[in-house]
Amino acid sequence: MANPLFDTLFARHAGSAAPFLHLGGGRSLSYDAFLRRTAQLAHALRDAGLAPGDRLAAQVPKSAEALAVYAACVQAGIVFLPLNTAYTPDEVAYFVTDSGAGLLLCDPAQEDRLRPVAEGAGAALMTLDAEGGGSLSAAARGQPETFGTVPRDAGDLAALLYTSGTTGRSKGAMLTQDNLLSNARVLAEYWRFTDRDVLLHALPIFHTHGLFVATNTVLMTGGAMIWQPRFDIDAVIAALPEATAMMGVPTFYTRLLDDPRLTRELVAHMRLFTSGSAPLLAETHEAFAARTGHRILERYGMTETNMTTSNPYEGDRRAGTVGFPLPGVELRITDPETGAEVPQGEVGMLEVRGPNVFRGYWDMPEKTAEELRENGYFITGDLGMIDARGYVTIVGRIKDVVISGGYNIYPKEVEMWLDEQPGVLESAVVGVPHPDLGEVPVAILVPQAGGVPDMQAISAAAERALARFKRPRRLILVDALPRNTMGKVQKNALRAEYAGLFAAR
Ligand code: MLC
Ligand code: AMP
Repeated sequence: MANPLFDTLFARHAGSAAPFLHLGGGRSLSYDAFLRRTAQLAHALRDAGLAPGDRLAAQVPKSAEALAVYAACVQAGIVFLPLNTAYTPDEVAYFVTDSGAGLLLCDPAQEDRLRPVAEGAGAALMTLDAEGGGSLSAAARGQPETFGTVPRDAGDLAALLYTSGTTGRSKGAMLTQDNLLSNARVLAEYWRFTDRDVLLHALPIFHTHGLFVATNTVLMTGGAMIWQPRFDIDAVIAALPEATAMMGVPTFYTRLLDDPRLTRELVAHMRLFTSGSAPLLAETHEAFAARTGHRILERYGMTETNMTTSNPYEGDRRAGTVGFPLPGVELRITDPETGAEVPQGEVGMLEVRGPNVFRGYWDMPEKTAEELRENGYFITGDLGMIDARGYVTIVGRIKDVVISGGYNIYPKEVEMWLDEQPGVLESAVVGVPHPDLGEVPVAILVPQAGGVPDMQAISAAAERALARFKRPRRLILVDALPRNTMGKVQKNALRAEYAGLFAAR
């Protein structure tokens, strides 16, 4: 095959009048129309100077056109680098520079703020807005509606997705065509997707979950998606009777459960609800089953590995577990100190190997070597166990990360920033339970001797430096951080102390 990912996910739908995206207000886009637009965008990107292997960084609102940019990159052999729309220009600057992106695509509303970023990194700048307007669309208009697909090997890079690092520096996970394709094949079959499915898509498309797990699985089988710009409870409730499947983070399900309109009748047409990206509480799983008759299928994955485990489609979907390793994926549990496998039933580090596992971190051979073993196992940083029936349960994390509404926040990155603020001697950021988002970051600050940091000034500065979801929900001043005898900050003690800050409603 000339370009396995494009040919399998996209090209085979050429000429199909079947609906691909339902856009609301009775508007739909067929597969054929989507692919013709994709070809025009691929021409525009090539005209903009992007060659196969170049990176395109996109910080754009979710739209049909934004998804077509992903498809156009695959068709033109360009490496797609999607960015959270919440990132500030400072944050974007790092990704564009580190990846050496040839083009930064942004919302026209951000053009003035991001032009210096693109110029500083030597990247071209084009725009795309939520309605599909902007300079890229203008450049695509009138282009031919077919494009000679650029040949790629299964091992060639398709996407670069940045994940924050425990050292504070984000790492670009290099995902190959085969990483994405092998996972799409497995998930479509495991979750029984067909061309009759209509997936309610309310996730962002700058992360693995919304971009690959949801979209590629549907593309694999030729179904349709109800394409919503974000999770809006009214819009989701209105669309559920038209859908057959929905993929979400746990917050989707707690918000639905909080709404009296969620009833058995509302979801009678659905065949599948899946959850992932953060732990789904067993009580949420049970409450959803009691209210709707549907057992949410929980699965587990990561940016670096795509999806690795899933509860069964048929059979017992066990609350509080993430199910079995997917076909083709090997999973082992090791002693975090020695790396040796632990006896069955014991807790240890989850390690994953398979065609789904990424190729390494962009331009970071040492980091790659630390986390990706020579024998192909990736060290996830998640702690878990496998029970006698083979179900995997995640019990915690060794990596210091806070997962808020499905977004990862690395305390180190926020602490490094806080420590630079006037009047701050040192800081610790911990995740505390939150009824809506699962957990949220809270910062504990120690003032410099004789000084009192200006908390308002710090909050204001955070707005410029850190994406909203990373900003601590509270700044708390203390005299000293709790430390163990080795001098290490005891984050468990801080988490326990502030656990009740956002007590359940
Ligand atoms: C929004 N806010 C968040 C937030 N999302 N803060 C912390 N964590 C989040 N996840 C901010 C908003 O900017 C706003 O700030 C305030 O919180 C309340 O916003 P909201 O309107 O209630 O939020 P909403 O837009 O509804 O978003 C919440 C959400 C969304 C949970 C629906 O965050 C979401 O779609 N999350 C999905 C993330 C995801 O796709 N993860 C996949 C990663 S891939 P203010 O200042 O205005 O109050 C991966 C691999 C795998 O992990 O296994 O899948
Ligand atoms: P990311 O780096 O954004 O891809 O986030 C991946 C991390 O999300 C994993 O390492 C886990 O810690 C977490 N995660 C994903 N799915 C689940 C799940 N079902 N249960 C618990 N944690 C999960």
